[in-house]
Amino acid sequence: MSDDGAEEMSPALLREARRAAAALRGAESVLVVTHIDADGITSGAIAAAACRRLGKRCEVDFEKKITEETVAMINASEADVVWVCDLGSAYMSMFTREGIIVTDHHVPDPAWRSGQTFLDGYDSSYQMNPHLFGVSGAYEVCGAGMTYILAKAIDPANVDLAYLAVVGAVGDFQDARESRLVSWNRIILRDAVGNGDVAVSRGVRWYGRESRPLLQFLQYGDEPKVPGITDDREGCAELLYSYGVEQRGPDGGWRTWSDLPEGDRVALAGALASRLGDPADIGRLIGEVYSIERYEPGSGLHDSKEFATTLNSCGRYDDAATGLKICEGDLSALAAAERNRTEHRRSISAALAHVRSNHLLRKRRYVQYFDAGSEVRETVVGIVAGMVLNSEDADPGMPVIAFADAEDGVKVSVRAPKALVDRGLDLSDVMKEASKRVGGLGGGHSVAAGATIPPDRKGVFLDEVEDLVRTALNP
Ligand SMILES: [Mn+2]
Repeated sequence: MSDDGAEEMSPALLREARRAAAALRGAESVLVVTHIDADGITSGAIAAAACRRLGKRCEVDFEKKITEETVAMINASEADVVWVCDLGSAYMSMFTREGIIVTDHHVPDPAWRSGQTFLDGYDSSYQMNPHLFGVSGAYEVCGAGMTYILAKAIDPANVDLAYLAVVGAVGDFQDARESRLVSWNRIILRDAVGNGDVAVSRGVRWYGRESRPLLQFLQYGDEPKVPGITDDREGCAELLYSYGVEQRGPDGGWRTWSDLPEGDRVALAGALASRLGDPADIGRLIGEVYSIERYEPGSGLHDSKEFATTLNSCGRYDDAATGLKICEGDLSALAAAERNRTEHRRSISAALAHVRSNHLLRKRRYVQYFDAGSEVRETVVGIVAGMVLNSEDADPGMPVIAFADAEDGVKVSVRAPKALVDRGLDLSDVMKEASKRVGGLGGGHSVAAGATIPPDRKGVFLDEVEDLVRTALNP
């Protein structure tokens, strides 16, 4: 693996890690609280392994997000230390107990350790967050990476957990920006490679190198889109035919991208690159890929993206515990995860069919929306909104807003065409502002955002969103 001169880790961070490690050593029981996505699940697995190896009693609790109840639960927990992973930095000033460790990469709470909240009692709280050290939490290190840094400070033998931090980083798309892991992620990657757990190679970075039949691998490649290939079944079949690449192997089964001889992969990648033309797009298509060497090729856990996708689908189906078992090496959990994933796909296509066949999509002047009620799980409504936006039912020039019933109100997901974002629309701002106006809470990214609002405020909320979108597009 090439050395790209990635930075050292900050000495101040390592100092904080040593302080937190000492606190963990002095504890008898630890509660690990972590997020339900791939980064959160791998974080939980790293933290739990580090604690158990120290002989501590340790439980893992998964949370979709931090709510007031989660904060209350953490403050009231009888565990000597609560270790919050991949979450928590934004709530630092709300933790009022002793023995709080946060290893997170989300933007920290500005009130933390300001004059207002700095109390003597807080001496036993520890926060490890890259933003506090001038490092980006978006692509330089993830929650699992921060958790791993602490695990390694506890005991250098925990280097065998580094591969989980690589899976977490890939799960959070931290390698997307440069088509490879950089900075602190790269230091962690080096640990994982050095320990023999991860192999780095170069190739087409699309999802499904080992799990998708060749044709689907090409046809459903996420980003960048290749003209005549992406979403073009016939184009894919022609490409394979013209290079003499058989779709089925000698045993009659579908071949995957990784089944192909290296020469065929190089030739096909070259063909895809020449259709892209733009070097920036080629750089997004072809880059580093990471395999987890402790698992067999084709096992579903060998390719880091497929590993992360399996964990994400566990989380989406309220079964992060199964993902944790997989991270702990329990392969019987993989069959359960497989069922989760099948279920996930089925529920997305059922949800999409429900929206389309009932003509739920309504157009207004600046936005279009659908209300899925309780027919679509709130955990997948964002994915469905994105698919509706890309379908022929939608107006390609307007954002799609989706509503779904949730336990704590109405979940809102919104997706915008990139052209609108280029014109100045930022859905994160829109969701934040519109939800505030109706007594809800929202945020996210410029192209994809969400909110939770009170059930009786949908109409008013739509008016507010439309008003904000109109203003953003007509400054
Ligand atoms: Mn994360």
